[in-house]
Amino acid sequence: LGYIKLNCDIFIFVSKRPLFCFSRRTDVVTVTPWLASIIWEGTFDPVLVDNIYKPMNLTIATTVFAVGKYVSFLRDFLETAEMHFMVGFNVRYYVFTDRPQDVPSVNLTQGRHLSVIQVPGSNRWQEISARRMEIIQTTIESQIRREADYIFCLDVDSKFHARWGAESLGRLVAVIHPGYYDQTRANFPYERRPASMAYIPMDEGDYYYGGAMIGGFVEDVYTLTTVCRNRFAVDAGNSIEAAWQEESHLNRYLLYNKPSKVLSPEYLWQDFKAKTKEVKVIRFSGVVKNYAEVRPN
Ligand code: UD2
Repeated sequence: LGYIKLNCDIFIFVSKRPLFCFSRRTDVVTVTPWLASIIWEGTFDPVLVDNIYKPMNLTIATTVFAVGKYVSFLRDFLETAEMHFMVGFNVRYYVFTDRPQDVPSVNLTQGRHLSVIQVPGSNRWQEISARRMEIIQTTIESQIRREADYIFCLDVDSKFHARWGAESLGRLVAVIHPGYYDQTRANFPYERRPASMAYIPMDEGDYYYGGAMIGGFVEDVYTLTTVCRNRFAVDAGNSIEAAWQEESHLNRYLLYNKPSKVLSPEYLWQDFKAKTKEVKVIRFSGVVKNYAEVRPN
């Protein structure tokens, strides 16, 4: 590996290995209008990415909520994460639950730790889902900012199936919702009532991002969760609940605070949905669940 110096500020790295900084994919869009990468299989070289990031000795915080019956999803989530998620990195799982005694014991590989943090249960699933922003914010304040460099906040009713690695790291990272990556803006289920703090006008919006993943530098996710939590509280004070709770507030935040990296739906698929030709690898997906069985109401 060497470099060519173009001027005082710009270095171009050159290698005998092909560097896939330019996408080999022509069937999907791989860059946003603000020049953030959209990560699909074939747009990065995993060996090169690992060679860059692994020597940095990074720690990745991973938050996951397992409140009420959702604790039953934890074993598969953790066991598959151990196989595929940030393998070779220091990972700190933070499991938030009202049932600490039901957290399964899972063998973790070296450099990986798990903390269980007790949170209250609730009779409303909307509240559990929405309260995540506040709890992530306060846990970043109390411990995560001292313990990790990056953070991913993930849905528990999910499994990993293939590599989710350092190609996903960035300052502020969002994932395109699998239900809307092939839709136009008019079909995105943004919050459309101007009275809500999550409001997005019909002629605005880049992508519809999934609430099942928020990622980035700990401090950038801290700002995001602080803003979304506060907006949620303003809405609650006005007796408004956004259409898709914290997912709506996330979408509003990301419209005006653009993610520096966008993950394709390979990083958030849904098991009930047949794989489409653009999706070469399903890396992480939401399992099929019986809402009536697992939710409190
Ligand atoms: C969508 C989003 C989810 C969230 C939600 C907002 C995707 C794929 N999913 O999923 O991220 O934005 O809409 O309403 O983008 N939870 C519990 N106990 C409960 C209920 C929820 O622990 O009783 C936690 C758990 O970590 C779960 C998460 O909250 O994974 C999201 O709840 P959900 O999976 O029921 O929401 P869902 O599937 O409608």
